[in-house]
Amino acid sequence: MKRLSIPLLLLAAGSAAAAPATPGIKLNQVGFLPGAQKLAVVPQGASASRFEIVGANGKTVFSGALGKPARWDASGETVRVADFSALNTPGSYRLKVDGLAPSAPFTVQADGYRALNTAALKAFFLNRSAIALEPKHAGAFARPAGHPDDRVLVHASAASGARPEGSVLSSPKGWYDAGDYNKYIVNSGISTYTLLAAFEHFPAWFTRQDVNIPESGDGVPDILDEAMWNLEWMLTMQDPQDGGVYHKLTNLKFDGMVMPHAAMKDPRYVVAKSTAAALDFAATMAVASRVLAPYDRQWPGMSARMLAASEAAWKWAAANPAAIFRNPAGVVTGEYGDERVDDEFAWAAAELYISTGKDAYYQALQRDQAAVTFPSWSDVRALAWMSLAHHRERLGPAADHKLIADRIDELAAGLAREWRGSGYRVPMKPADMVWGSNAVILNQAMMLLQAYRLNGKPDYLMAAQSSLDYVLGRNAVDTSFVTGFGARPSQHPHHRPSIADGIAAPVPGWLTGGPNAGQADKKDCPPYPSTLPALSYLDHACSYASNEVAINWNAPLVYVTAALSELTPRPAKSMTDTLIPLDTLLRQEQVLQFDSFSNDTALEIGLKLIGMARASKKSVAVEIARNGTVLFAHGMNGTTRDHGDWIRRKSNLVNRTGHSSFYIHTQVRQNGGDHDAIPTLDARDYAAHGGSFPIVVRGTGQVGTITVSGLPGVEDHAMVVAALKDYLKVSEI
Ligand code: G3I
Ligand code: 9MR
Repeated sequence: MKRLSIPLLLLAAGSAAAAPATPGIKLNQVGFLPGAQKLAVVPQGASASRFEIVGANGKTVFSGALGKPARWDASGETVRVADFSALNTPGSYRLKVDGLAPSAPFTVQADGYRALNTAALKAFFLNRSAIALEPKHAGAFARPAGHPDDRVLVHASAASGARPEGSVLSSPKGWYDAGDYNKYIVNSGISTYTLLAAFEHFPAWFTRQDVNIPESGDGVPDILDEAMWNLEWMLTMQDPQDGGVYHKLTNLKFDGMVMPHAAMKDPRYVVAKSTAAALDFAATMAVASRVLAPYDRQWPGMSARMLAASEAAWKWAAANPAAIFRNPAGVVTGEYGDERVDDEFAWAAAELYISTGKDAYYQALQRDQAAVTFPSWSDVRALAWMSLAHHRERLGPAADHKLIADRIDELAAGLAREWRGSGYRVPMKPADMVWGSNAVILNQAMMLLQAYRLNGKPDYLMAAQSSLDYVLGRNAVDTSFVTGFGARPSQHPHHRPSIADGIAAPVPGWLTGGPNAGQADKKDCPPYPSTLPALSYLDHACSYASNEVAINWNAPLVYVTAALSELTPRPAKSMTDTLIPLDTLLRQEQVLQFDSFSNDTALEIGLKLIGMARASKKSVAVEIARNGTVLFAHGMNGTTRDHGDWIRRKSNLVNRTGHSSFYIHTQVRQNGGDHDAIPTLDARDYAAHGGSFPIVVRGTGQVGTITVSGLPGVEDHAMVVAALKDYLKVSEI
C-alpha cells in the first residue's frame, strides 16, 4: 500500500513499520477478548471469497466466507469484512486470504486488554511534570524532573488586584498536555474526568490494577493516585480571590525538541481566566469530590475542598459567561479556544447537581435543550449525560430518567447506523477525520458503551469494539496507533521525550492523533501520501497534526479498554469445557439406532428438535440427511448462514468417522490435542464440535446424519441425544 512516499520511508529508516507494498488485510493487531465480535477488512482486489484463521502451528482453526464488497469513502477503498467472532478459543492467530500476505498476528485471550490498559494509564505518569521518574517505575524511560512550576508568573492577561502582572505563584504537578510541555485547564478537565469516570463506572477493574507508580500500594487505586497528580495542579489554577480559573500555564512559545529538564530556561505564566476553564474545572472538581470521598483518610478534607472549589468556579462562570479565551499577543502555545460554552455550562451543572443534590443546578441543566454529540475538549455536553446516566438511580425526583436514556440512545443509534453501513465498519464519518481523530472514534466508543450499559443492545457493544479495532490496526494505514502495541505501531510520535530521550522506541502506551484531513502541518513535513481523509497520516516526528500524543486522547483509550474488558460477555466456560465420558458417548451411538429410517421419521425428529429448542427459548438450525439427500432442514429465527456451514462441517466429520462429532471432539481433547486443528482434517471442511449424530439402521449401517447447530457443542449434542431417546423410547444412558 502507498502509505509512505519514498522520501518519507527513508526518513523513517530504522522503523520496523515498513509500509506493505500492496494493500493488505487490516485487523486489530493486539487482539480480542474471547466473547467479542471479531472482524477484519480485506481489500476487494483479492479474488478469493473465503478466509481462514491459522493458529501458531500453522493449522487452520476456522474458515468463513468474506462479506459483500462495501465502500469506505474516507479511504476511497472497497473492502470485504471477514467475521470470525465464533473463534473464541484462546491462542495466537493470523488471518489468511489466498493471494494476499497473511495478516499481522493477533491473540484471542481472556483479560487480553490488561497490559494495554495499564500502559495507557502509565503514559500519564510518564508525562508528569515536577517529578523525577525513577528507573524502578519508568524503566528505560527514567528521566530527571522537569518544570517544578513553583515560581510561575502572572501574565498581563491574567492580572488582578491581588495578583498584578509579574506576581509569582506556585502551580506545581500536573501532566504535560501532550508532546509539548504546557498545561491547559480545558484539556485537563475532560482528560481527568474520563479517568475518574472510568473508575466510577468500573471500580473492580481498577482496584485489581498495579500500574507501578510511586503511590502504588498506598491503599488507593492507582488510577485515582494518577488523577490526583493532576487534580492538585488544577486546584492551584484557581484564583482564591474570586473563584476564576486561569486558562493555561505555559511558555510564551513551544519548547524545542528536548527533554523536560532541558526545557526549563524560559519563564512560564498563568494566562487569562476563561469561562470554559472555570466550567471544566467546576465539573471535574465536582466529580472528583464524589469519587474521592471514600478516601478522606488518605486525603483529609480534600473531597470537601474540591466541592467548594467547584461551586466557587461555577459562581465565577455565572458572573462571567462570555470570557472566551484567545491567545493574547505574544503567546503562541496551544489555544484550546472555544467559542461556545453552553455545553460547558450543561456539564458543570450536571456534575454539581449529582454531587450536591441541589435543584438549582438541575434547573440550570434543564435550560440546555441541545442534542447530545460525542465528546471532545471543545464539546463536553455528552459528559453531562454520561454522568447523569450512571447516577440515574440516585437522582432526585426532578431528574427525568427517560430523557437521559433517550438522549444517549439517540447518539448511539446514529453512530451504530454509520458503523453498520461503513466499509471499515467504524462509527466515524469521513468528516470526523480531524486533529485527534483517534480520540474522536474512541470517544464515540465511550458513548456507545454508555448506551450499551443502559439498554444492552448488542450493536452498541460491537460498534465500540470496532472503534478499538480501528485504532489498533483495522484502519486504512494499517497502523496500530498505540505506541509499543501491535505488529506495526506508530513509531515516531510528535512527543518531545520520545524524540529527545535517545531511545529508538517511543515512550509506550500513547495513542497518536491519527489521520487529519486538514494536514495542518504540511509546511513542516514531507508530503502526505494522499489527500484522502483516512490516509492523511504521517508516522513522522514532524507531524504534530497527525502524530502527536495527548492526555485527552489517551483517556478514552483507558476508558474503552477497561469498559470492553468488563462488559464483553464471557463465553460460558462450563459449557464449552464440559466433556462427557467417551464410553457414554459410544454407548449412545450403540443404543440410539433405528430399525428403519423413512422421510417421515426425519420429519418427526426434526420437528421434535425444533419444539425442544422453542420450549427452552433457544434458537438452532437443524438438518437431517439420508444418503446425501436432505430430508429435513430448518433454521429458526436468529440463525444465519454460518450455522449452515457448521452443519456442513460437523456432518462431514460424522460421515467420515462414523462417530458423533462430539465423540471425536472429546477423544481429541482427551488425547491433549486441539479439536480445532486436527492434523488429518482440513478445518475448512470438518468441524470437531458437538451436534452431529450418525443415523444407523440396524443390519445396514450408517445411512445419514442428524445435526443441530446454534448452541455450545455439548448442548447441540445433548439436544440430538434427547430427541432420539424420546423418539426411540430409550430411557437408559
Ligand atoms: O471541528 C472542526 C470541524 O468541524 C472542521 O470541519 C475541521 C476543518 O478543519 O476543523 C475542526 O476543528 C479542528 C479541531 O482541532 C478539532 O478538534 C481545527 O481545525 C483544528 O485546528 C483543531 O486542532 C486543535 C489543535 O490543538 C490546534 O489548535 C486540536 O483539536 C487540539 O487537540 C490541539 O491540541 C494541541 C494543543 O493546542 C497543544 N498541545 C498539543 C495538543 C495536541 O496536538
Ligand atoms: O510542537 C507543537 C505541538 O506540541 C503543538 O500541538 C502544535 C500545535 O500548534 O504546534 C507544535 O509546534 C509547531 C508549531 O505550531 C509550528 N511550527 C513547528 C512547531 C513544531 O515543530
